Amino acid sequence: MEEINFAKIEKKWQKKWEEEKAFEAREDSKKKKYYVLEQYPYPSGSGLHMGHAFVYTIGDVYARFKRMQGFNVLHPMGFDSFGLPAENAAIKAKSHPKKFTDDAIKNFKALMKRFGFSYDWGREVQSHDPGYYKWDQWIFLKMFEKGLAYRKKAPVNWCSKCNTVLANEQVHNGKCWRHEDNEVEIRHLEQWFFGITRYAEELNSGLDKLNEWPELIKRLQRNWIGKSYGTEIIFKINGKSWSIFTTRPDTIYGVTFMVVSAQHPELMGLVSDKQKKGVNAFLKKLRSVSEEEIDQLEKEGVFTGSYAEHPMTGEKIPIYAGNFVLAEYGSGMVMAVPSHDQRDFDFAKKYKIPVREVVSGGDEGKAYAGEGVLVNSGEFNDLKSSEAKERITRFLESKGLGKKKVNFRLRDWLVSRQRFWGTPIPIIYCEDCGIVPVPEKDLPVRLPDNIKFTDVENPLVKEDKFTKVKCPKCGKNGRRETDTMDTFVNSSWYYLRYCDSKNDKKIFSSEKANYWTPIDVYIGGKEHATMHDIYFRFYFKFLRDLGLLKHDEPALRLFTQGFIYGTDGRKMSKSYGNVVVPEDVASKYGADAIRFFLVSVASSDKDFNWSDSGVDSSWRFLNRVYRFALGLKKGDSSARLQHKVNKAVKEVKEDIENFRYNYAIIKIRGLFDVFESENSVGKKDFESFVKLISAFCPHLAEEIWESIGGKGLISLENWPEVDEGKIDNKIEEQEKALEGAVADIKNILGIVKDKTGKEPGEVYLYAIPKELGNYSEKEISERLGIKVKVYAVNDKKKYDPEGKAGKAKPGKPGIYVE
Ligand code: ANZ
Ligand code: ZN
Ligand code: ZN
Repeated sequence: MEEINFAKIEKKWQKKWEEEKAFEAREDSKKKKYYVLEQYPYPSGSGLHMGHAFVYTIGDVYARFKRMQGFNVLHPMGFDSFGLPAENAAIKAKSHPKKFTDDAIKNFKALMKRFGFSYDWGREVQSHDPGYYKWDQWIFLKMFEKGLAYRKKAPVNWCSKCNTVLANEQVHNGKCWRHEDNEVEIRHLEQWFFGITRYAEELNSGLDKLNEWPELIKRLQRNWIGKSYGTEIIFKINGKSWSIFTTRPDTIYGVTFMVVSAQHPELMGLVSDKQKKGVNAFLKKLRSVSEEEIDQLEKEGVFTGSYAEHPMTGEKIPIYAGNFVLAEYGSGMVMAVPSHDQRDFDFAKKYKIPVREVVSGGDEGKAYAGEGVLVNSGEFNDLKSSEAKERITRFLESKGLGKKKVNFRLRDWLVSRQRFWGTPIPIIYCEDCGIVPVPEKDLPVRLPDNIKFTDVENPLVKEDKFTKVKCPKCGKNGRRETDTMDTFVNSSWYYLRYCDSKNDKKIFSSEKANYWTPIDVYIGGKEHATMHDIYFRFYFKFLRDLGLLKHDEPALRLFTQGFIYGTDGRKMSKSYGNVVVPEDVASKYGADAIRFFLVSVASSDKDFNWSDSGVDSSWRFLNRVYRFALGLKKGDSSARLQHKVNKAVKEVKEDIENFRYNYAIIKIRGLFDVFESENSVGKKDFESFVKLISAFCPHLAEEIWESIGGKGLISLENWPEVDEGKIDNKIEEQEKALEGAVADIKNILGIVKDKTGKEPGEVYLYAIPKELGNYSEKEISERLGIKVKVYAVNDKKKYDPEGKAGKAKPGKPGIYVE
């Protein structure tokens, strides 16, 4: 038989879709909208990988499904095209990152088109396009105006391989998110921050309403935001007030020392002359550590020479500088209670500081962190912890020494980067005026095209044409900011620009954005839980507060896809030689077979291994379908076929709706087996089948649609309706009964053969009368390859030498073998 030329078919339909602008989305207030979005990719030089193909297939199946259901679907795509890899490639080649980026995008786009993803390319967004990043800068200015973009000196994370600072979110277990082998150092630098913490409360409480987000992602965000309820207590130190944050005010009588963070900017103010040498020596050998590492760390510190006054007892409490207190949490100082906090306990043992139990319930030799009844706590003795927390806080409040306090672990977002290939920060420094924002009319601040990349340092720093500007306020010589923004800034609002991507007057029209948002289903990776998935919520809320948006959350539903491993179960990687390149597979099997395979192996939120034989099997199935369609035996559908079609239509709809694509595929394959076993097929039933497969293998579906005389594009057809009247569950029961009987007989035949050593000659089956119709003599005989005779149990003329008919029960016929 002639090979089916999938490549030709696919090209043909891609061209048609493009010509007919089949997937162009238009605002239409009369139609119900549906916004399907996959995270836009970083166009890396190594091209589109299988993971990309997988995510886009998941999204595309959904978009096609919703479109056929009659929704006004927005399904856009673009490129998150700023970032380090292109810059590093440019440095190596002494070229410009724009060149690498544009080439990579071309490459990506060609492959995306080859997969037949139904994007509205007219709305494409590229982060490195000045027409896009202009609005990144505009948002920056708005944040600046509201005090949400600000500069401060802080201990910040520095990756020596990225040669730039990083946001907290980009440090994973003390390592750079891009360089898993590189420890992040802490440096004290002045940097730009976005005040995301101002939204901490809403980012946290908003999670409760995101019913269609994975629990895992919500849990990770909750932990990252880290809301905790406690008390702020003021300790007097050298005549000044220092507040500390504690979740355990009930343990206040157990405070035997204080610890200030070794990174605290005001640490030196606490150090007495006598202790200076010791403290400096301690600071010198101090290695910077990440928050995650603190628990495992050996707790160390040094006495500062200062004392705090205990707010209840007036005692003198020694203050230490320590390595386990975070400068950036609470106030950067803690009241240490060694009897009830293990870190404090370890520290106290090491430095021989007294330990005083104040909550009963613990054992000797370690801290008791639980709650209990207060002891050694003056007038608060005998109270339960919960009660004592309230009473002690109220008491402190009455003395002006404390109050209830909610704290968040979330830190402000460090957005400046000492790199070239990102959005320039629209700020000018003037000796007289200080920090001056670039006026809106001067946006965008463009990255220069003609620039030499010679070494790792950001070339903007030495580019006078870029840095030398007049101060917009006073006209004197100023200097332009040379840091650029974290690329996560670009991805925080691209989904809004899609709503109105060509607008050059405004960031977007609110009317359009309010029509399309929130995103109905957003598909992306789990790794973004505490990065992009928080940032884009923050941006959405900020833009809402500017009056541009009316909803509160950017995405109603989040779907996180699984990870594809190599055939050997390892991560796909050049070093393992197990990388599967989508382009190669597409050349061999065509795109439809890959799409079909990718969603048929497992539930799309689960990890799975690539399998060559799996794609091959998908490809063979599509071949079968196509040949079947070409030789379609038109006629009437049997009741059984009608039942099967309608049942599948109903179930596949639910499966797709709930992202159980793998189940949908099983049902589609099962239905096709039925088609093949029938003598003739009704037109409408086969059309329904082609529609079912069209979301998964759209090119083949279009081709078949055309060959069976379908009008227009199947991609724009209506999803098939279920005719409930055709669903006849008796047919299903019959099939189950027959399956059961075949299995039982097989079993018995095996036993008889073993016992007698002879091939049995004939089988007799006795069914209760109303089930007689379930057991077709012909079918059972054919399936087993042996003559089977079927009787009703009450048949007077039956052959039943051993009285097996009397053993028959509903659903369990009697069986006799001779
Ligand atoms: C006294 C105390 C006694 C504490 C006790 C705990 C147990 P979360 O839940 O994370 O908010 N803490 C406060 N600021 C800190 C900082 N900058 N670096 C490290 N630790 C800090 O935890 C709050 C608790 O963490 C606070 O309550 C404080 O220790 C510590 F039996 O105060 B606690
Ligand atoms: Zn790095
Ligand atoms: Zn000025």
